[in-house]
Amino acid sequence: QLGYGLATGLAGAGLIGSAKAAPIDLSFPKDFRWGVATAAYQIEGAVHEDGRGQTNWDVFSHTPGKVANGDNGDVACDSYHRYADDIQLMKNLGVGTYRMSLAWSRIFPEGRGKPNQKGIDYYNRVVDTLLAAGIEPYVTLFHWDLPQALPGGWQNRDTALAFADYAGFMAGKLSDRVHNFMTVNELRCFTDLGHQVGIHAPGLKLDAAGVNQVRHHGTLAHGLGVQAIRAQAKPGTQVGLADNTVFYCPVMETPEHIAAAKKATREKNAMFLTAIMEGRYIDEYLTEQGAAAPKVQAGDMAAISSPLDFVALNIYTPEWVRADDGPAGYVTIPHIASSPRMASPWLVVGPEVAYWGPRMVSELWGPKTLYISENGASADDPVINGHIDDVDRVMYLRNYFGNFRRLVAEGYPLKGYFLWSLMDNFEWADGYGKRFGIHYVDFATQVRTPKLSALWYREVIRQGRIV
Ligand code: NCW
Repeated sequence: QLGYGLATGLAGAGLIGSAKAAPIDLSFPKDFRWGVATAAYQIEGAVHEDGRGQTNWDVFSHTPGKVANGDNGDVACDSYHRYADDIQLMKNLGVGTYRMSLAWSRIFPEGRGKPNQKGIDYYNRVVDTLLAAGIEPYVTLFHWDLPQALPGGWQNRDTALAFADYAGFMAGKLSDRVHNFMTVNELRCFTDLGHQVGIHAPGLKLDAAGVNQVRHHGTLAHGLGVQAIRAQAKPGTQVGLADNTVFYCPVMETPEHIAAAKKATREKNAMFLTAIMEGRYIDEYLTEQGAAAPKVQAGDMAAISSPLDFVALNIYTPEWVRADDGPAGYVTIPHIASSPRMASPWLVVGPEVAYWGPRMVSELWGPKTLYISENGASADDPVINGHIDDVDRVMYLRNYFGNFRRLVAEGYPLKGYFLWSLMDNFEWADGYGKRFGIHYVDFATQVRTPKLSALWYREVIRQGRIV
């Protein structure tokens, strides 16, 4: 092959075939918004700087035995100081959007009361630097780092009110430049993992009534937050939430299994997205919980179901469901030991969830606009011949993208996608041991290196199609 160009050489060797028919269109609409996502506690570090108040995750991660390897977010990716470098990484990728969260305790160190100007200044700098780079920020107001000073945390209804005050306040400060806000990230994680399973802050194992009340305070915070943002933000500001709906996918694509998956999705998310979209706790949930059902005050459900401009979904793992003759009409299938997983044991691979999840949400509640607020994977990231060739993460993404592509082609209103995550970061109870980044972070030196997945994503964005 010497003397030939690469393509000629490959073609000459019969390695580039000529297609027999037009290839399937793998492109996304021109105005599809490609982005990356992070969260404050997972990347910022600088936990004692510029007046930041202590959070539940500072306390939890410093409690021996709670986080793998005794890791904590004290330094994390040091993005508090290196945000300009991180924005340069995004510019190199070519993303048009960035989903970031604000640390509530930088703004209100005590959770409420007197705002801390240095915290506001920090986020003004980040937002202005993003805009100067041509990247539009999508701001999440709560991604799990709760000011420790709030008495009782999410067990106390007042926390929902404090959240609304903070959310409205920051929307007022930023909405001249930030046009999209998400109230909370993953209700199910900060309520259930923190208060039922006990593996996230604050590490409690409450009884069913206690858990349901915490869930109610979380959804109430979201709803009151929506109202406060609308009251204080510039007209036209778009508001939604980032939900980790549990997505039930049909075991096969036939009407009875699809109907079963839809019913399961609605019922199994009764305490979160179903309540938010329907404005009530459905009978199945109330009957199931009995005396442990949440205590609801007048006006709560109206607040919780405040109309949204968009629904954003964090999509990782599918649940499977089949139609059944029993009273529920479906049975769910537990995760199987032999199912493929990425590096996090909970991250069962199932690309179809990228299609069925948003489709179920659309069919059930018809939101005007959908985003994927997170999707991505943990992987081992070995260095091979000087490259971090994370072919497993690329494989994962390519297959999920195929399903997003199908969704868009069928007309579901998916407008944008945020890849989790821009870079390796503090992965909660897994510490730094689980890497979700498309940039590798050497936590000893803070050097960031693009992985193969970053090069792949850059090419997807550049071409507007799956490569
Ligand atoms: S659900 C989850 N994650 C990762 C995290 O980095 C991000 O902040 C979250 O929004 C990636 O996306 C979300 N992490 C925790 C999952 C733990 C599941 C453990 C279940 C065991 C019962």
